[in-house]
Amino acid sequence: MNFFLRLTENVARMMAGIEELVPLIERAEQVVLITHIKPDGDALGSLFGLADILQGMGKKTFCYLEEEVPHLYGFLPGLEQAETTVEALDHFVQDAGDGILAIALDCGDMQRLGKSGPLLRKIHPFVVIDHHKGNNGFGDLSWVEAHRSSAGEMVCDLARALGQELSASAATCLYTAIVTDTGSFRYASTSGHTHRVAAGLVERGARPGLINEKLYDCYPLGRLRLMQQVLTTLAMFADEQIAVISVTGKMLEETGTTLDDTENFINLPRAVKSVRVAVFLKEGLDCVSVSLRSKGCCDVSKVAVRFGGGGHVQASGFRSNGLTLDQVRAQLLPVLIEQLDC
Ligand SMILES: [Mn+2]
Repeated sequence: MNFFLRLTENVARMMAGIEELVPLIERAEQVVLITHIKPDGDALGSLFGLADILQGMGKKTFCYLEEEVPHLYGFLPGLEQAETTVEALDHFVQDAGDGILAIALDCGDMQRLGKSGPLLRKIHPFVVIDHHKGNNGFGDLSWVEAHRSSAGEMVCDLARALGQELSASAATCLYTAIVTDTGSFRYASTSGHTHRVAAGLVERGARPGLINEKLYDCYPLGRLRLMQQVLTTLAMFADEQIAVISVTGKMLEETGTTLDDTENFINLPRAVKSVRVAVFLKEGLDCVSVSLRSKGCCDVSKVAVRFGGGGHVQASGFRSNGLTLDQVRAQLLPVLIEQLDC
């Protein structure tokens, strides 16, 4: 039995602190990095940021993504390393032997690892670095801090604990992770520490002006046309405290866009003064996916959990199979209204 297996047996399924992760990472020679399906800025930024740090320590990394990266994040350094086939993963694992380690970033539960999740979970030790409320620690060793702004912020602390200086590439990835998951430093999860970490990233070469331009000022015209159509669906409920918008497959077709182009649309209704919860219903091929965003103390993660999803107090979501947009909305509204009173 290899050293890691002995070690992880002793600490089987434990919630860990950063100090438990450091020796595991230091000893690993090959690291498989994974994140959640439908990867966002934090998922991708923390993954490629950590990959760069580990490469700087002389380790071989394998960055596994089940799906193609949304165009929006095409500027992230290191993205070209992404591997998408299970065969390539198998090769890497077989060549690695005993010195292997898997790290899942920003992933709140195993289902969100996607179709390859069960296969990936066969790699041991399997470490989880995450900030999702409700993450029950599905790894051999899980470092989960729900109060953190982003997985990217946690990776920055990990780099420091490992004694690693960040390259400009890693700093760019991690700054992107933090800026996207904090809604540009606006969400309540943004702490003094978040700002200090971000300042450190700027000093290491992250360029806020450039990153924000890539993220927020480089959209195709089709996205604006799509926004025009989506905003016509706006409906208000519960004394204008709940705002609901939706996108249909037909709208995407007419504007030549994809669901990736709807990123951040939900912030438009959320920005209305009276709104405490914004809902975005997205019609997919075989399901309706639902994003929930709240302001103040309304905990939308509790609502998402009721529908089999999850997330954070102010940003959560779930998917619903076999129902229409209207049916999902009808089921969701009473639950949301109940949550408003909590
Ligand atoms: Mn995140």
